[in-house]
Amino acid sequence: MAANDVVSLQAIIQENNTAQERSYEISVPMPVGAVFSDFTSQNQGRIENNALKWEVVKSANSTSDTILDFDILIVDDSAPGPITVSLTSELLDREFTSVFNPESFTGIQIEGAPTLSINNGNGLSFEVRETQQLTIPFTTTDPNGDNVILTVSQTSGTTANVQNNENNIIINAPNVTEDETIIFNVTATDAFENQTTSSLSVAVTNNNPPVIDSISAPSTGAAGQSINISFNASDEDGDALNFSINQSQGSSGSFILPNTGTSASFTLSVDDGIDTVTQVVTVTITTPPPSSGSGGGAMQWYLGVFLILISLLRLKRKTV
Ligand SMILES: [Ca+2]
Ligand SMILES: [Ca+2]
Repeated sequence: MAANDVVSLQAIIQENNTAQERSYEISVPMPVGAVFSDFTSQNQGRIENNALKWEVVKSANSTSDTILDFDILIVDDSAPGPITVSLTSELLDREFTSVFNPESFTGIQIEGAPTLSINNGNGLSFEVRETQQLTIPFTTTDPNGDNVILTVSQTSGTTANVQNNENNIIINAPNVTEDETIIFNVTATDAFENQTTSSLSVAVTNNNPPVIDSISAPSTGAAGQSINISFNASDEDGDALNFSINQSQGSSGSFILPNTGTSASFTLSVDDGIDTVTQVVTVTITTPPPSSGSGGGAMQWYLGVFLILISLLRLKRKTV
């Protein structure tokens, strides 16, 4: 329904199942958003005190319905939502009777578009770093209680991945090569194709990758030798950085050079959560690995213990 539509309605006064004649005053207050445009003048139909009124006499044990026709005209400035038509029935010829209020009729709807609120009213401009996720809350309401569907379409800029659930629009920012603003239309549509659209803009900022500033590592080392490697990096965006050396977390560590090969490579890696920067450090292994190097070392240790034991035993003998 919309402004200037006319709706035909009926007030039905049902049977009188008592053994007495009954006389009723039926009253329909002027509904908000509408005026009475026509009504039956039977049963003393009239407008009185801004209400449509009839007098209805029902004979004893009457089984027939009394039907009172009337029309309402939707006025120009009626707000979207239901037009509520209510009716009261008052028994006139009995003392101590109450007014009967049947349930109001709300079947007339002035159709209106859904309302759409994005970001709780806190602006429609957003900023996010490339590849990062942006979650924007929204709410929709429909004056008629219609089902509302939200659609988000990108109207400019590098394509972003966009989804929405019942409460949030989720934008996964694209990878960009320079700062860029991308625009979206958000549309709420009800079951009758009534729509409300809002536009939102997202400034996608290009990420500055971390920069490795210094590396401390020996250029050469002996096979089996422990070496220390450490490095430093900085990030122009001030991002927290994650460091690793050969997949071992941290910006420094001790590593044993292998017993085989002529060099060892160490991959230094630093990421800011968006970009990863790596650099490979190669350490030349200078001395050929001794064929029994580590074994010889162990033998020497055992020999040392053995000699000490012997000297202790000799000492004891002398003192006995
Ligand atoms: Ca609607
Ligand atoms: Ca960064």
